Amino acid sequence: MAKIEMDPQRWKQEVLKKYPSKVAKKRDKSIVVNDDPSNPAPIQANVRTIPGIITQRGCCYAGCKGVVLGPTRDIVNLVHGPIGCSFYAWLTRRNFTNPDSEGPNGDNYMMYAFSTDMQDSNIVFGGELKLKQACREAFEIFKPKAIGIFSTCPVGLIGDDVHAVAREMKEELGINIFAFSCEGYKGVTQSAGHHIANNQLMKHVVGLGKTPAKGKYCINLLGEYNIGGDAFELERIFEKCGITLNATFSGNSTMAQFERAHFADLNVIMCHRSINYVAEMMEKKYGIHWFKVNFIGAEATAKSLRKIAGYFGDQDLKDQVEAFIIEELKDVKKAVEEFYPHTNGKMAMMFVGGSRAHHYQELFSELGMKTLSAGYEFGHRDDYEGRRVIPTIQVDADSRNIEELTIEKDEGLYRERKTDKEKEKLEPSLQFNDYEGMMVEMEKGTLVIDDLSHYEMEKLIEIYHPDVFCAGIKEKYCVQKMGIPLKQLHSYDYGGPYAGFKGAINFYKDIDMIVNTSIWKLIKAPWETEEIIEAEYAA
Ligand code: CFM
Repeated sequence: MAKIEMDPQRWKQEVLKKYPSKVAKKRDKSIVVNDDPSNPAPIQANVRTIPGIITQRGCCYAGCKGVVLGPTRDIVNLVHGPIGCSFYAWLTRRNFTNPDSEGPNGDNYMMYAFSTDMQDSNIVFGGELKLKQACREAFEIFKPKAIGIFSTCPVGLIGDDVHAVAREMKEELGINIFAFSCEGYKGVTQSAGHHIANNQLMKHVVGLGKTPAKGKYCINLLGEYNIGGDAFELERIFEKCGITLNATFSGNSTMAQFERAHFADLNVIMCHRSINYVAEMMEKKYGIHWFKVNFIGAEATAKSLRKIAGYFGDQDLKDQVEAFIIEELKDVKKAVEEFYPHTNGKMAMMFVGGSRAHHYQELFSELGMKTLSAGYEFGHRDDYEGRRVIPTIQVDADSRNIEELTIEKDEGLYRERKTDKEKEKLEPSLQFNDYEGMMVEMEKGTLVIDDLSHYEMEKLIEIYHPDVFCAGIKEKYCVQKMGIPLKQLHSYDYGGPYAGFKGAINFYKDIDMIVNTSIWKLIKAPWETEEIIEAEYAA
């Protein structure tokens, strides 16, 4: 790896020095040098961004409508709000779907942007009538199975009762209609929206189905959103292993999958942050156990498949999984041999929403690359330090605003999957109900930064010159103008899939190209070559 030019502890102090003292005090707690990865130091997370700081974060509505429900193709996702909220959420996340994956001519509304297009008069006189009209219109044109209504900021401010409208329209139109109080300002980030989406899915959808997907070893995959086709690769893998995918939350999904989710024998979680609430609630209500998996990275994929086979315990399944892994790893190994010499020793940094800043470190380490610094936009302390810290997390007013559902055992639908004794035996290898977080897996001395500010990003680049910086579209061009390539880990730019075995190979190829091109070092931003006229305020 390139020489580390500044001790991370010193980097932190230099950065904090530039802030006003109050700001420095706050940011101090969100920037942690990972000195003892086996026992990570507490990091401040899931708190408000300091006003005036340029943050990477998004809003609650984005987490609810865009992230969790966005990839489900046969629900009309109707945005109640001004047109901008809808327009800017229109397919930019690159969550793919295949309308034919559950039979021909499946409904697919994902290429549409549904909005009530609120105007000034709706803000003044209320928007409920317009919302009802929009539901009727959507029903008339598309005859969908379901409509989800998503609240944007103004809806909460003027007090439209979206839930009452949903109930009335459900009655009138005879289809499942439910609403989300996911106003953009709720909570402190997208994360609030995930929780709200999880709650409403549990209340209004999960449990309605009458039959599970056909097949043995029936699982739900939670927290996989089919960005750039990731879910397609995972579907291929499960099929080859003989594992039945009953429902995905929510990549390449349908309403019917959510409705039948309670039948699965196991929930596996990819993205802990966005969907752990559903897993917890489904365990209490229906008896479905869950554990964490990671299908980003070839080794991680193999390990996750072995965990699933281990849960079911059948020798046939274990053999099939092993044979499949051996077969797939042949190509992976070939690819690693080809790319590793070009990538080994290079340095990456990654700042993405939740899980990805953790998961993608796997892929980089398969290429011999080190992650010097990483962080989440909206992860909670458990995503950094592991779920064991949950009891010590202080619940503040912003989190208390988000409903916590009281879930009870569903006497009719609850089914025991494993006895306590069986679970106990499997515990050491499967680690039920646990996520160890990102910091344990990062090297000693790495820099972990929550809610990275634009200024801190510039300082990371200026001091450490990473070979690749991973973030999103908001950061992309600023970083590239500094001469450092940026790989979007939200949308994957134009690439992907990166999950599973074939995805890993795609990623190696793309990263090899990115870190070995000299183009970013050859171009100069105009202000680096032209004379700059400086001005000062005259007091
Ligand atoms: Fe989970 Fe995601 Fe992520 Fe996320 Fe997101 Fe995303 Fe993300 Mo962008 S659900 S937390 S809210 S893995 S959209 S598919 S890439 S910030 S790291």
